[in-house]
Amino acid sequence: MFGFIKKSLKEIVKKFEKPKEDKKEVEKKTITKPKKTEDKVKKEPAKKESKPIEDKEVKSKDEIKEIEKPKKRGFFSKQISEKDLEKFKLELVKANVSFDVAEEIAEKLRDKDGRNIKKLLRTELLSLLKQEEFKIENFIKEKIKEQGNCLVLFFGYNGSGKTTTIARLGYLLKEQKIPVVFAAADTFRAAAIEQLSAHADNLKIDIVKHKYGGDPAAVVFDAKKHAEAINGVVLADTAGRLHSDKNLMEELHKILRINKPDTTILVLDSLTGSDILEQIEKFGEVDFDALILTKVDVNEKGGAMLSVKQKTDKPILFLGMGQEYKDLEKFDAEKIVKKMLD
Ligand SMILES: Nc1nc2c(ncn2[C@@H]2O[C@H](COP(=O)(O)OP(=O)(O)OP(=O)(O)O)[C@@H](O)[C@H]2O)c(=O)[nH]1
Ligand SMILES: [Mg+2]
Repeated sequence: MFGFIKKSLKEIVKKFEKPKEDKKEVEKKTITKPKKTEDKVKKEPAKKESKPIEDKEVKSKDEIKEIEKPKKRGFFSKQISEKDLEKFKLELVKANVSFDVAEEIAEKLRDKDGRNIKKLLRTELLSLLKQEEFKIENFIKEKIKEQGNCLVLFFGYNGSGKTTTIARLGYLLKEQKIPVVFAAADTFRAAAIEQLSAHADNLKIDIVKHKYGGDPAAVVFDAKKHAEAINGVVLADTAGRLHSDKNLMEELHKILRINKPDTTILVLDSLTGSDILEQIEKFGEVDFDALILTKVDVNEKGGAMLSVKQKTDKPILFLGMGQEYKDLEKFDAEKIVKKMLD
């Protein structure tokens, strides 16, 4: 997980951390070497004709030290060079960090002392990932208390992990004794209803479903009634793709208009490359409240998360970390930065 971004961050950190170890060597050399020179000078006064030695004889200890100081080599320079920054940016882009974000990170390193690079990177990554806390379980509990039910609507492109995420959140809420009902409002894709029904069976969670081709807004409406009856929450699945994006957005607008969800969650596949930003823009049309990123367990690049956080200030609630019900991890910026840097 995060192998690529970790590698690019590590490479630049290592480059500037190296002098720290070598610095001792340098100090050792500057102390011991002149001593040798002195010995040599003392031992060879007879060779009067030897000009360079005579020259050294008249020099003070400090001057000798100065002569013997190792020449400033590339990796001893403290400041991060333009070349380093360019290379670093490229590495970040390869790890799926958007160009804008790569530039933003590199900008924070410009003209800085390279020996502080890890600290600088940690601060920058944390500031990119920081977010307002949004505890969805508490939000749901509050809504149920206030109005007798709660409706959470999920959307995202096909294959992003909506159905799997709904099942996992259902599991988590049920563990906290919150009554849950699934709404099978993806009435478009073959087998979508069966997929959610199978999860409902496994988890012993109620499900409201209609026929394929039915009106998704009506499914959600019925599920909301059911939630009222059980004093619980609806987790509503939706289709990921219709005949066109326009149809999809129209359908989502209709579901929203009729059912007025309490909160909406956009599910994004973290493996999606730069398209992920485009998806945020597209679904911005239906104005989502929060995000869930899936397949983080198999995400070797790791950069998408940084780009997502820069693109939107909506909170990331959870990360999908596998295929089991328990594999839904709370988003934790500190933990992620640790995984990327340490
Ligand atoms: N490794 C891994 N696989 C995941 C994760 N989340 C979902 N998947 C897998 O991704 C695939 C698609 O997941 P779905 O939940 O069916 O996606 P969807 O968004 O409902 O797709 P549509 O119904 O076609 O719109 C499935 O094979 C899931 O098992 C995750 O966090 N990690
Ligand atoms: Mg689905």
